[in-house]
Amino acid sequence: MDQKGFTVWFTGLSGAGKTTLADRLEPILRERGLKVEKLDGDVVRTHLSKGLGFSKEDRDTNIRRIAFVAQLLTRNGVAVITSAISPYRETRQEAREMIGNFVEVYVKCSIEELARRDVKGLYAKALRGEIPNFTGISDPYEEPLNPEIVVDSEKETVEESLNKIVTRLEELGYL
Ligand code: GGZ
Repeated sequence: MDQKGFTVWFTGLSGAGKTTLADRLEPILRERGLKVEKLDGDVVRTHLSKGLGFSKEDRDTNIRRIAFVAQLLTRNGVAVITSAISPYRETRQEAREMIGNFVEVYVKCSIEELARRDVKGLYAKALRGEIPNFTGISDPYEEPLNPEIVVDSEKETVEESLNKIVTRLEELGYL
């Protein structure tokens, strides 16, 4: 039987662990014989969405572009993994409707923990008011209400989160 395509759509704040999980999920899906494409938030912004900023309008454009590409790949049997913040509920809903086989994974982490980790120093800057429209500090993040999966990077190890994701993908009949 032909491979059934689907999109694993990670959403969550900067530094919550979306890219880490996406990078780790990719080989797991490959080992199961799937064709996989990853559309990483940072990489998308240097190519597909080069020049876009962080206003609501630009973020929505970014998400719609990612969703458009994910849709093309998904309908051709690819397992797609995306990892943009995608802060707006309504725009994620648009992506869901566009793509169809959509698995939303909310990577949850508190602002306190993110500010403590602050790998890139962005939270410190944002808290000093040096980054306008910084998600979670001076720009909104609308939590998913009914995601297929919630992982908590504050309480779970990466392995535990990956196990949760794989188990859910099996339950949903994608693996
Ligand atoms: C949020 C920002 C901002 C602002 C720069 N707000 O941890 P990072 O650094 O590497 O990932 C973040 C990335 C967010 O881009 P996305 O394409 O995922 O966002 S969206 O889905 O909303 O379009 C962060 C960096 O860009 N960054 N300025 N103001 N994150």
